[in-house]
Amino acid sequence: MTQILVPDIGDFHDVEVIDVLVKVGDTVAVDTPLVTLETDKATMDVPASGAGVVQSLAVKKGDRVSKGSVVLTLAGDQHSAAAPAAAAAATVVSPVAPASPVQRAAVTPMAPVATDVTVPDIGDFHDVEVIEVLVKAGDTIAVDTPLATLETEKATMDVPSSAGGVIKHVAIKKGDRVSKGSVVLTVVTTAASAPVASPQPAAAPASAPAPAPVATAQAAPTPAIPASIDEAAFAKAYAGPSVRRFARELGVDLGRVRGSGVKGRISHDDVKAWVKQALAGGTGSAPVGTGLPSVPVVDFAKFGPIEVKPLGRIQKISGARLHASWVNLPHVTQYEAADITELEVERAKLKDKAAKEGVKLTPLAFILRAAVKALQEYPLFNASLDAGGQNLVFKKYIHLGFAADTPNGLMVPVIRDADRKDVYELARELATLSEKARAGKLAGTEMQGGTFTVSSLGGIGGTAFTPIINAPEVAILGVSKSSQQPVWRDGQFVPRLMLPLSLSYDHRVIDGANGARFAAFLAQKLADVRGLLEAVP
Ligand code: CAO
Repeated sequence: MTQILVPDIGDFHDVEVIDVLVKVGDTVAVDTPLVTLETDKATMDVPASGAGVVQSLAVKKGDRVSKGSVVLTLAGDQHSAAAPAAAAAATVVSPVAPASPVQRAAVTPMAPVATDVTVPDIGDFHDVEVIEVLVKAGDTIAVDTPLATLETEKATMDVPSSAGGVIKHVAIKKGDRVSKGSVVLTVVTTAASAPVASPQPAAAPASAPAPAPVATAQAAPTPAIPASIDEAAFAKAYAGPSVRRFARELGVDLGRVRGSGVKGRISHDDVKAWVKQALAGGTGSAPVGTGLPSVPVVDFAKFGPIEVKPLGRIQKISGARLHASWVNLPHVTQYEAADITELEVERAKLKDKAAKEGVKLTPLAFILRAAVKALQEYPLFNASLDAGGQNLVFKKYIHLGFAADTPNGLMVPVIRDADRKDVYELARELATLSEKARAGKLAGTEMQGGTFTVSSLGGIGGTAFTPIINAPEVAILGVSKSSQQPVWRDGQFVPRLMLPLSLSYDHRVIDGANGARFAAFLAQKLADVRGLLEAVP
């Protein structure tokens, strides 16, 4: 009969048991997690250092334990070859010890023993291909170190070591086929000869995963930790020591991985799935090591019938550009309302005459003309940052892009030299280019060189929105639907036709005061229809 005690857990006392992972009667193997403890800094599993049947539990969820508290009693001790030392001593398990600079294995000196590590029960699979051998003769391994990767048609799986020590001989190679019981390698356990203390590498944080407690030799060194790992989140992640070690090896920040196990416990497979998803970049998640959090992956079919349709080519292109702009440019949106009462009166007078000449005179042509005037007054809004982000490039031309809604998705045709065109010419080009866009006949050059973009949803509706800047431009004007509003004027409310404007700008280039000035100037120009109709100099 063996009592399992809480080992040295650093400076922590009265640590809460947040989960009891086994029950009386369970057969546990070496390294089976028994209970999970939670401090304010980390969760840690207490794994079994011996094998046997749980005879009694000394703790329950919610209890508080410290070093030396009894966790449970194992009966019929069936110590595996992986834990020969544990049989000789009162078994002390050693979970992650956050404050301890060294990892102590409670082992009794003994003579080296050669042990064969075999393929464990892998379900119904036989003759499974070895796709990678992860260790070589001479390597020092700990219990649970991944030794080889096997691949069936359905999954890949790692074979973890059931013993710690120095590898004497590796019995398999890439391409071999193995089944349950096939010998993977022979390890020499060297509890007596190897130092029992395994210093943590300097880079490892206090909560770095420790080698398995039954390891009878020096633990494999903890891999270098990528700087982008959020250590606090990593420490808090609900995962066992081997999963933590696996995540460290891959540079995965466990804090970003969603666990699929009970209560969100993270498994090896969850880590693998996260890496695959990050490498594929398919869900907009970032590759390993970048600072972007990933979006949860949901199996929608679990909740009802679904149909999958691929994104169109234009959607893929514009989607990537919008995403790049959204994550790279600090957007601020300034809202404004322009009084276009006179503009609309005037436009109504001119509309029919223009139509006879084949021009559809919509509000957008006037808005473009007003935008030109504002860009001439505030050239910063027509500028771009250079590639290094250290210089501003002021363009001496004004090419206006406008968002066009087409059956294939969003397109942005560009009206060249908009500053040399009057309202009628702008209206004519708007019509020609949007028709071409809808017919999918725009040439590549007709979508290039824009210096500022206008996105009008006024023909559809809405009161305001946040347009995404068409980078490397530094600003974009969103236009919503005009409506009659009561405006306080000369001591009374008067009905005025107000046009909502939403100006997004790159805050690295444009500050808030300039954003507000530009928007106010634009509104002022829209209120002056005569000025907009003047011939272009
Ligand atoms: N307020 C009220 N009415 C407006 C308006 C506004 N701000 N802007 C346009 N309208 C009216 C027009 O006067 C027109 O009415 P009439 O036919 O009675 O004259 C009607 O709405 C439709 O206008 P339009 O859409 O044909 O013409 P437009 O010049 O305003 O816009 C274009 C052209 C290509 C910009 C537009 O068709 C379009 O595709 N808009 C969508 C842009 C878009 O998707 N932006 C979002 C990008 S981010 O996803």
